[in-house]
Amino acid sequence: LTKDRYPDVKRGDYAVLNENHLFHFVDLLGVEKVLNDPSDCEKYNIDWIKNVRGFSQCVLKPESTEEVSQILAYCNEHRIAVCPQGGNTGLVGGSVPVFDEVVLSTELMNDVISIDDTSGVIVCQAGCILEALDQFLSEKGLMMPLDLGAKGSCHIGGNVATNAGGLRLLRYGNLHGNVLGLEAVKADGEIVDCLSTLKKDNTGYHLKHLFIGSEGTLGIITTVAIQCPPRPNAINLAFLGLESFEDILTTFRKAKQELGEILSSCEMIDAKSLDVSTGHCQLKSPIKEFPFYMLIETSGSNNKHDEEKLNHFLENVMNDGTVLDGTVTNEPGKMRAIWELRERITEGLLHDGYVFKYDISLPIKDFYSLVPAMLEKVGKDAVRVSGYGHIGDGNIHLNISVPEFRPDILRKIEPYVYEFTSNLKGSVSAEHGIGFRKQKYIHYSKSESAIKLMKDIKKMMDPNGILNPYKVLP
Ligand code: FAD
Ligand code: 2HG
Ligand code: ZN
Repeated sequence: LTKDRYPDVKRGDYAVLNENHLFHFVDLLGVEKVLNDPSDCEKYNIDWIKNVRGFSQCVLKPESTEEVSQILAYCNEHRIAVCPQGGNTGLVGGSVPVFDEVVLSTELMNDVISIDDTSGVIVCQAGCILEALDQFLSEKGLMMPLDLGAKGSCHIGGNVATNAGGLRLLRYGNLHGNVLGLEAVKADGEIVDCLSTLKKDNTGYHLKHLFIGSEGTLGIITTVAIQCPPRPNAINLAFLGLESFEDILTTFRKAKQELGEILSSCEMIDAKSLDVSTGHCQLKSPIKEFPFYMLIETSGSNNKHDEEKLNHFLENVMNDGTVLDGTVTNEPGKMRAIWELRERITEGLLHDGYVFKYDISLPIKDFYSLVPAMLEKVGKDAVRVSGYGHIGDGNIHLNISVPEFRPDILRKIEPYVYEFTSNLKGSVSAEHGIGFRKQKYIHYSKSESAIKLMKDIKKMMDPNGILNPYKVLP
């Protein structure tokens, strides 16, 4: 797959793994933490959307920071390329090897080290699964500050490495704010301790930010300290049907004004995207069909107060015709069913065939403009051109599905989609990262001077380029 689709990528000058290397890894970790049977390695070589495939013959599963450090020190000395991997749910091909890089999986690094239920700070290893952490925190009246469709598989280390956004970023902010500290291992094996648990700590450069969103290219994140908000007593969720994108903008504006501090999520879905959930995933929509839909969630401490506000807001937007129909609930089962309509679109889209995925930030008034533009370009070739996503954060997910991959369709889409975004001063990667799929296009959203500084930092922190080669940097 990689060879056909990416003929311009050449293997770097790295060592080819031999028996001595494998013996060393087994000596270091024990035989059960070193996989080298091709069938055992298979799932670590293929990404979640099955777009990128590597040919690694070795997966290492360290349990501790010290083991990660020893692996990297050895790989650096022997010029062995390494691909860090968490839950392997990344959508830009960053989490799987391109050639034969050794996979370093954080699967076994899943200990919670501490929770302080007064400050709300959790300290845990990078391989903890997001949903497991959230469940654990619920016993203490706390929650994780991020939530995404991949929560059942993604690791917190992978979330931090990609600076994952998700469904409630509008309320709780991104991981640059919520990660108070972290520990990471540099390419040469040195352990960098930035594991502060303090909210305020201006002692020099904030080095943790170098690792947040660096997609495994600057170091391997081993431990994180995260600020967690209290779990809300009252949650309400509305699912709305609307006629036009203009109405979505009006509803979003009014939701911010009228719901204020209790607004915790504001998402949009177009008709073609909802069809994926109701069709391929066989989920039931609680309202009839409309061109657009919105999910509006409130989270607060007093249900009576929240319900009053939400009902007042809904009355307003329905009376003036901005919203045509809607349902609102605070029953956990019904809320779950509504969230599934939104969260399972990514999975359902794969049933269409091959999916060209774009994760774009645009100025809010232009948020949906990409969808009709792409429909005009490739509508005839596509099974579906659909847009959905985080309207509250100005981040749309444009998905173009086709029966199977065709290079001529790709040429119609790219670089047009990136030029379109750049002309509107948007971002070609709002939350998923650059990974292996987007590094050629980073310049559409980053200046030459910024890219040069990124390269200088990479050279300083990983002079032999062993960490996640072929990714992020052009
Ligand atoms: P992986 O996929 O394993 O890795 C991702 C990248 O991080 C790779 O470059 C990898 O090398 C690097 N990496 C992983 N662990 C470490 C580590 N410990 N140290 C250094 N580098 C590391 N993303 C969003 O932002 N918002 C969403 O709403 C969202 N929804 C999703 C829904 C679905 C159904 C799916 C499949 C994906 C979704 N994603 C979303 C994308 C993805 O889940 C996130 O990027 C997630 O944060 C990746 O975590 P992971 O553990 O699976 O990392
Ligand atoms: C989401 O918000 C994810 O559901 C995935 O970021 C988006 O599949 C996509 O394009
Ligand atoms: Zn998203």
